[in-house]
Amino acid sequence: NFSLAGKTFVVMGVANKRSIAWGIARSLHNAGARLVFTYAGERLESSVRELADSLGAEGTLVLPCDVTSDEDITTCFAQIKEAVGTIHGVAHCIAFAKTEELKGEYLNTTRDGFLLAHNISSYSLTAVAKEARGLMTEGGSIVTLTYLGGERAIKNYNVMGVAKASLDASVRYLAADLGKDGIRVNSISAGPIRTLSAKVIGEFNTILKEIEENAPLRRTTTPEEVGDTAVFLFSDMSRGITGENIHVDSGYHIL
Ligand code: 0WD
Repeated sequence: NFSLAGKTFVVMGVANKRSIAWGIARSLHNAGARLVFTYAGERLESSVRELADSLGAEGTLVLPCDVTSDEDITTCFAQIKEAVGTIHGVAHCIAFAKTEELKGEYLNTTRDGFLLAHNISSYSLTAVAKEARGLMTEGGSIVTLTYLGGERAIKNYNVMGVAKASLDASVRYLAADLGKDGIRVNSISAGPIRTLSAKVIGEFNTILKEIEENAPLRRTTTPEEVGDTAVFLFSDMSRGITGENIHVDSGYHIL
């Protein structure tokens, strides 16, 4: 069933209350799961701690993990292992690209900007999966967040779209590797949601309007909708699904 009572999930990428990761955390909490939060840098520590405490679960673990650092990832999962032992899944909700490369022509992407976007938005899933594997001794489920811009050339999404295509391929290869350990790896392709990261994408309001007017469900995607689909992917109800991408986007991708 959908109950995740007695199970522990690591949620990576909460920046503030608008973060999709926070939507996933609330859905997981509602399903009875125990949570561990990781955040990118000191700047975010107090806000993530505050959000974690607002769930009312005592002693929630909140740890730093800058995914550009192998050492950070290793230390973070070692601390999680020491504190909780076994985990049952990871929500990877992390991406980054230079603001100036999220508008205009993709052609102008710099080598630095390309590598940075791929490092944080794509490679990090592989680095995290490698460390998380050892903690998922009862099997597990890894969920990452992707976007339609990895499947199609979407205006202004540029290098992030190329990084999402790489992330999508990583999901398939990781699923192939980890299936034998009972670990599933899937992605959710979320429709556009107004978050801190989305703000830097050129003409984001136009994209939201396009969804409202034309998507089959005629409304934009909410973090709650993404969170509830994540609960499905974390639960036994999805036990036959791995290496898959589920669009939670009001059906926009079929157009
Ligand atoms: O429309 C949207 N918002 C969509 C987002 C549509 C489809 C997919 N997504 C994806 C994003 O690409 C990302 O993978 O969802 C994921 C979460 O993004 P979000 O919730 O939209 O944005 P935000 O609340 O900003 O969270 C992303 C976080 C960072 O926030 P800031 O604002 O500080 O950049 O990614 C984390 C960080 O918390 N992050 C890192 N975490 C660890 N190490 C790092 C890093 N080096 N860099 C960024």
